[in-house]
Amino acid sequence: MNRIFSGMQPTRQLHLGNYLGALRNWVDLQNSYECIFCVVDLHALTIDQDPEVLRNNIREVAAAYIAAGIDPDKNILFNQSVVAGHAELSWILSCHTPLGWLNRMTQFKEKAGKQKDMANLGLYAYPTLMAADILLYKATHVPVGEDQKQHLELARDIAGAFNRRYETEFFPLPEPQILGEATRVMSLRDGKKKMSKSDESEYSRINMTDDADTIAQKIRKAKTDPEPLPETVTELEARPEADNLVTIYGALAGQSREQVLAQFAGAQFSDFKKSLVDLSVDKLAPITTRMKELLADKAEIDRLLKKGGERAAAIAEKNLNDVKDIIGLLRP
Ligand code: AQP
Repeated sequence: MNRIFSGMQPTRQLHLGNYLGALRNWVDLQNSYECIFCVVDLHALTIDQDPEVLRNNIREVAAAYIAAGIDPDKNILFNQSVVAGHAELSWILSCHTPLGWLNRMTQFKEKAGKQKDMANLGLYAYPTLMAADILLYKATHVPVGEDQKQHLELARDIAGAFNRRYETEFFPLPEPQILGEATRVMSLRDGKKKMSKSDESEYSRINMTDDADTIAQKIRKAKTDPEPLPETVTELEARPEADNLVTIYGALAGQSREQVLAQFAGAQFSDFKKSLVDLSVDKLAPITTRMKELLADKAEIDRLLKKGGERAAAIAEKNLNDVKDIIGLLRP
């Protein structure tokens, strides 16, 4: 059986990168796989959180999933912390993960910055918790943006090491699914930096909750160069900011970059940006409106998350018990 697990952190608002790199693909995949979509709130604790803001962000991410088209009845939709098995399996897997493997993780190096000794243990162990998230459900496929590829490879390595150690094929080796035209959406202020929730500049990203005026303002201010749009993708590749805007347009329009250039080659960026604003508002406004409607009834979101959590817990409990039996933890 093919099963998908994927998640997003409730750290600030979701942005266009989260949507195009992951969420939008989930919507298509829910028709072909058994899907488990998680709001990974334990991961969010790797940065300092205000409790009230965190609670709201968890609901907001759940609302974004549903507003984007995830069906909470057909799929399992829940928040990670309600299933204790994530933390439990994470501990078990961390005892099977050499430090050298974690030392290679580039995201930790980027996020910890120069003050590595001050970074918290959770940030360092983040990839082991992510491996536990996936393996707890014996997921076979994990749709993510390109930035998560290294963590996914580690999850495969951990699953393989566990299977070899206990001479079993218990864990499937999860396959990354890096799909679509926009696997790595870049910052609107710097075409060499990933669009990210934690970027200090609000103008670096389009949030899924931005209204039409804010989207227009951010796209108008997006960094570009003085040249018009080129004719070929090869010419585009030396111009990261231009490439990013063309990629975003293509992903929203369901077109390749070649198709976008066939339409806009020779156009000035001021004109292209107007079309990009119209397209972005057109695609995001219905999602934003639906999110607002959903968030007006917090009790209903909590009810959906509770129901999803119960369904997730049933699968998790069975798999975790099997893991305990395999490794010799007594369950009297
Ligand atoms: N810029 C991006 N382009 C394409 N995909 C992206 N994803 C994130 N940024 C981009 C994908 O979105 C999913 C959820 O990501 P996450 O919320 O778990 O954490 P992240 O990858 O660390 O995202 P951010 O925005 O960079 O958050 P911060 O700044 O808090 O670290 C994943 O599938 C990810 O690949």
